[in-house]
Amino acid sequence: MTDTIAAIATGGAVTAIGVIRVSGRNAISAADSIFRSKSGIKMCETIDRKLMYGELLNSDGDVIDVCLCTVSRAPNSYSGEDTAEFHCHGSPVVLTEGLRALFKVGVRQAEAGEFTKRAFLNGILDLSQAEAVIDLIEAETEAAALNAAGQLCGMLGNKIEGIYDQLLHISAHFFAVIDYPDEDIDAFELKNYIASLLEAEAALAGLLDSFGRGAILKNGVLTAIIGKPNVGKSSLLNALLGYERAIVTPVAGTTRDTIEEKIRLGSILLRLTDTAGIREADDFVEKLGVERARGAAESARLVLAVFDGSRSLDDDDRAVIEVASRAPYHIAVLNKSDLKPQISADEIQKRLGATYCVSALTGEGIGALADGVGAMFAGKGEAPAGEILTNTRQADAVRRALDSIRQAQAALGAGTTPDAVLTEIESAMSALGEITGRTVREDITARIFERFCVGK
Ligand SMILES: Nc1nc2c(ncn2[C@@H]2O[C@H](COP(=O)(O)OP(=O)(O)OP(=O)(O)O)[C@@H](O)[C@H]2O)c(=O)[nH]1
Ligand SMILES: [Mg+2]
Repeated sequence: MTDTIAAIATGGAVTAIGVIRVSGRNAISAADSIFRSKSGIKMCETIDRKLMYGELLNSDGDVIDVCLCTVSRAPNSYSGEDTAEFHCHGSPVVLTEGLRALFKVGVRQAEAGEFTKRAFLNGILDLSQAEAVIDLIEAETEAAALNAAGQLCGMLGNKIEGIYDQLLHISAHFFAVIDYPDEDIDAFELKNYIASLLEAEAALAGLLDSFGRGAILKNGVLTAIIGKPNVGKSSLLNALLGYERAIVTPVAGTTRDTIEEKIRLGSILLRLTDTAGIREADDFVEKLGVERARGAAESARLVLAVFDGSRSLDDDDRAVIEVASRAPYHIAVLNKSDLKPQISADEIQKRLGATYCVSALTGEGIGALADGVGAMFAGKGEAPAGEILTNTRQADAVRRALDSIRQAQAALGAGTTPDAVLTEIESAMSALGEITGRTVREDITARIFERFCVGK
């Protein structure tokens, strides 16, 4: 891949500074054709990563901005190719004109993720790091960003590589045994292999365990606020958000359709859905709303079941308890704590467990509720940031690798032929190789050659 690509790296909005990025064989000469430094020094004459001050030219050669330009030569750049970057004023017009000028000298528009794809193909980033780039950009909480940054620094890749290397060591020996049947595996070595497989199994099982938390880190917790009409569901949504997002009125049945918003509680992102009050409705539109409310509760991971604490529990509330109790996680919220309490908290607590008294009106108890929700999903003693799996593809590969390692252990334990063990170890390696993006066969061959061919 030698063609030269370019893109506006800072999106289409008006910003203080906007960046145009160029990568490929002609990146630096293309930069020289649209940029004139004030010092008269060409970009092809400058050292790497030095910012040069000068003029950006449009495709007619007119000055369209006064900006900074920097170049990095292969392989010491993000993509591993020659690259140039223009730090312009963040006007979409300026940036588009700069890009058009580059197209005129033979540069083409980069595809989505193409700079990072090139970094991977050029061996600058492994696949887990390349995937971390997009996770980092899309992170919605600090915890998600920390994990993605850790992966970008190679924490996940290194962990997988460590396991891969152990397996490679075992497989190389088994290959030798198959090729040279006279060379037996001695008991000491066999014990080491069993220990290595146990270690790999534990590490992979730990990674797989982190996936539940990782999915929450990346996607947030789908949360439905449910309750009978008028208990203060929309008021609770507003109190959690900190602004008047949903309409609140004393009229029962105010919320007709679901309302979705995101909030951050500590390290957790909640995808909140406010719903219509659940009750037996005659009105056709309200009925549809109630159906949606039930649907939201069914697909939610967390249900916040809201009750009016100033009234006694009735059958509509009991129907809400029933729906909430079926959710994987549920919290009871006894609202209107500013009024005289009437409700029997015991009955609710018995069915739903965690119960919080709040006033959506005054804000009392909202902080404690938020802390409680945060603690519910914060995770305890789990993998450090950077070693949490957030990606289904990676989790699937780890699962397959783990299965194969367990099969290999069983084969070793049963004293099966070396090729049966080898087949499983190879499958595990190929699954792990999918995470880092390496090619399995070639490097196994290389390592075997390295270890066994000298003098033999
Ligand atoms: N005193 C008091 N009133 C509240 C509180 N929370 C909500 N309310 C009042 O209760 C009424 C209903 O509030 P909403 O938030 O609209 O209730 P809802 O559950 O969303 O109602 P529907 O959308 O109709 O199902 C409004 O008059 C609110 O002002 C509270 O904590 N204390
Ligand atoms: Mg409402």
